[in-house]
Amino acid sequence: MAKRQVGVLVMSYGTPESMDQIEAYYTHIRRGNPPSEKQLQELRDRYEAIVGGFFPLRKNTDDQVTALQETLRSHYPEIEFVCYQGLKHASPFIEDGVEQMVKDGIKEAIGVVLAPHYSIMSVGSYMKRAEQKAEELGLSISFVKSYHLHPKLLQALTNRVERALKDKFPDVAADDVRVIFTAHSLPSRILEMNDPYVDQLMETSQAIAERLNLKQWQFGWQSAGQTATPWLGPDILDTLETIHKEENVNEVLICPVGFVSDHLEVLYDIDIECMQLAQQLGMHLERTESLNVDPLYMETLADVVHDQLEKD
Ligand code: FEC
Repeated sequence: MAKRQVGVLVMSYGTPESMDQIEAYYTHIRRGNPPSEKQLQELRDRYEAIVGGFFPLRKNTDDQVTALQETLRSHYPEIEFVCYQGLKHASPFIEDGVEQMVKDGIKEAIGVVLAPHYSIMSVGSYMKRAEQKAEELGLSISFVKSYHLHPKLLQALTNRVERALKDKFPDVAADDVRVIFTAHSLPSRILEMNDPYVDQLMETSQAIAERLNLKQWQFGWQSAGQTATPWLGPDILDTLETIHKEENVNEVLICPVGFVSDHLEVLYDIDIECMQLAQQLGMHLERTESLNVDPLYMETLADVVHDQLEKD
């Protein structure tokens, strides 16, 4: 008998493939409004600083999708899982992924986003686009909405904080390091929308802090957009300055719980921008390693995809 075949639409933010695609990418993020020359140059400069021949998020998403398919197949051999990529702002777009599944004869699909926390403005918008395309093409698809408290995800993140405290602050007592969990900021109007994003991020952070019995930890927002609307804050740059000046904190570990791989918002916004500020202030700042293809993260994704299948 043929194995049950399930298509998995693995959705991620997307990144350009070359420097000349940055303008089209940025225009897509801005819902079709081209950036000004100044905005475009600023983004080009940020990519110049992190891109060494390839765009990190491209490689990391490719690797995560490959590793997830292997994990699904080895953990659930009774089902033939086939993973497809669907990117929010670059090719192959979410709609392309859905279309490819249909072309390949997939009849049953699950969608999952490479971001553990749900917001209507993030994961919700990925789901909406996939759902619309699937409906148009008559494909049955359901979605994993969030997995921010999955025990294996928490274990992977906890291991990273624990290891960083030990290896990167060898001469400092763990209680003397301020651990700051961060995630991408969003326009603050989500607070009036009963959106679970903020609560889910606090729950992930709290769970890690409890597992390690952290005495000094807090949350910080990063990478807010340059728009006229207010964004969730305070921004991590302001937080670093405040804790240094008002609380005399000099040892800081940032753990970007809202992100699952190395990309611009981690490699530039934390590793370059935050590090420069820390240096100016005379603080010692470190960051935890990104999850990338950590087997515990891949198992988290495999579990939630499989659980979603059972629910249908
Ligand atoms: O490495 C890369 O090439 C891409 C890194 C990248 C990730 C990412 C994740 C999230 N974003 C989220 C929300 C917004 C909102 C706006 C916005 C704008 C940008 C710009 C770049 C960018 N984002 Fe992003 N985001 C990444 C990159 N993001 C580049 C444009 C320049 C700038 O503002 O810095 C504002 C849109 C607007 O102008 O209207 C909102 C959220 C996430 C985390 C969840 C997810 O991955 O989907 C939320 C990675």
